Amino acid sequence: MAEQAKTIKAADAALKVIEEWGVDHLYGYPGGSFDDIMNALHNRQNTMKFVQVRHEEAGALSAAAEAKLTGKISVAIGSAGPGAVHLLNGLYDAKHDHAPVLALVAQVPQARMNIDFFQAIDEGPIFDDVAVFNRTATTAENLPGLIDTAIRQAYKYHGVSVVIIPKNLGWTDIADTYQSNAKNHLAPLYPQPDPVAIDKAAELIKAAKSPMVYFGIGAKNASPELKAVSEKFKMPLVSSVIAKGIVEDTYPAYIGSTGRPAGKPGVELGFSTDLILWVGNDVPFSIFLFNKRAKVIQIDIDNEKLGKRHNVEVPILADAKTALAALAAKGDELQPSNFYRAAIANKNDWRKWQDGFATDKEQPLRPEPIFAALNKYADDDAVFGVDVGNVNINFMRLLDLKTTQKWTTSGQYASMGYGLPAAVAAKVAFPERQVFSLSGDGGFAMMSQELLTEVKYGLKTINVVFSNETLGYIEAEQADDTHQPLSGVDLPDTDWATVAEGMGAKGFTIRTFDDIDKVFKAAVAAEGPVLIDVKLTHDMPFTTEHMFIDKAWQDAAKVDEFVKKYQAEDLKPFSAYLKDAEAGKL
Ligand SMILES: Cc1ncc(C[n+]2csc(CCOP(=O)(O)OP(=O)(O)O)c2C)c(N)n1
Ligand SMILES: [Mg+2]
Repeated sequence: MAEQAKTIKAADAALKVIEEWGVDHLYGYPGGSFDDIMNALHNRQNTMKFVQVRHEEAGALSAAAEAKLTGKISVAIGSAGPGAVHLLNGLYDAKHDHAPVLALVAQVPQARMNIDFFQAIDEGPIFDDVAVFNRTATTAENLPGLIDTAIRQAYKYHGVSVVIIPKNLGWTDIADTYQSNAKNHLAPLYPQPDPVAIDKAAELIKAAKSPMVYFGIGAKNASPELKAVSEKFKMPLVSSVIAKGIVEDTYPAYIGSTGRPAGKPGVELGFSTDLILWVGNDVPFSIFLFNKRAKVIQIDIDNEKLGKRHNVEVPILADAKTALAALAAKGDELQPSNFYRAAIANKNDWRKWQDGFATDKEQPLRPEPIFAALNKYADDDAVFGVDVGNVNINFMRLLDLKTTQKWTTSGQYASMGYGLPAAVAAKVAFPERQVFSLSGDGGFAMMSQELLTEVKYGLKTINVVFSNETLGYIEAEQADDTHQPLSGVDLPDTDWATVAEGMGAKGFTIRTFDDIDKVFKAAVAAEGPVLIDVKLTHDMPFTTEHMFIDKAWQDAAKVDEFVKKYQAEDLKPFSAYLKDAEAGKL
């Protein structure tokens, strides 16, 4: 006698598919419209953890951060109407940084849709722009298949899939017969680089006077190959901001990143190079960062990216690792050029100059002594969730990242409030690793409620707030870009340590140089989540965008004024290093 098929509620079937993709937790917030999914979560509590965040935006940001840190699908849920709208900002972060995220969004029951019902909005259109896949379930039977398809699409298109679930569907019994093929999902294969293009690239590099590598996150698996190319052709390495960490900061020929958060040496190289080997990199600011006459060899796995941000001499459609390895195998090792030697000397002097402030006792404190403590107290496999603001500048320049550590920020979308949800995700995904969040006083306030999430789940994270009483990143723009009176940027002094204590975390305040070591020692040793409020100088970081450093072509009075303002007496322009190299002094 044929056995009768077992039945399952569609919401349970949906979670079963998600689980089959290796997901064992999701981030979100309940609502009446999501009772079906919350019920299914309760049913699966032994295998699927619900991380109750305190704002749906935080849940979506955590999912985005986790997907960026792990490369795997991560899931956020929000209830109908306001819950759905709150998700949106975090999903945009995932979209911009190409993170595979699945958002389950509740909808009122089908019978109440489209008749101006309580909390009912037309959810489809609001997710149209953010999602690579955005569908509303129409039958209970196809919900598991829809979830499966949504996850496949998120992986394939490196973005956000949204599945909107009218409440009545989740509660409906369906046959428990859906089979996901998640375990057989394969990573795509990429083409081998064209050998003719590799030969051409090698010739161009050899003929160049000042070639450099500019790599992005697409080179994340290619650290040894980047070094091999750099050593063979004596090309300094410069990265995009989010590609920091692919090559360790202490690697001699890694000069750092370029762009506003970068240090001076990387920025100067961009304007001095005549050939860029552009690897896995889609930085939108590229047009502002490089000598316009420089030739470009571009490596990317995505043909849409080839030539997107600049003109390309040699396009190479291949994975960074394979293409760089092919290039590194070409010809004999070159001798260090003047450009290469000057680049390294510039980096070393810049680091020496920065390090000079690490013991500075000025109050309120400069960032350098705090980052020196972070470098000292961070484990070799620590994870950093970095917010948006001056903390990006300080992190890029002052944190010596090891390839064994991880970090994430809101890269292309640059949403404030990212730091804390990213730290929550880091601790959930890597419970054994030490986790820091680093935020400004503006960014921290935006998602500060997530301290409650850390407390609720005992997520031991060290949350550092840099309190400079201003929206510093924007203050600097108003002062240096537009030369306008400061408008709307001032923030009140806030006792974040007391706020943290009120939320059940441990709170510390650092005011003086002598506080630093004591507080970090105690924070690292503490049991649960910790907040460190650093009372930071109001002075803005050294600007590389409006830099007056070279009297050879810049107004001498302006150079003097700039050097005095940033205590930059020990810094030399890149042209001086080039001259030293030409004179055989380097
Ligand atoms: C959600 C959001 N709103 C506004 C901005 C614009 N913005 C970028 S950085 C910044 C200031 C950040 O201030 P704070 O967190 O105090 O850091 P600081 O730069 O002072 O260190 C602002 C307002 C943004 N990026 N994201
Ligand atoms: Mg601030």
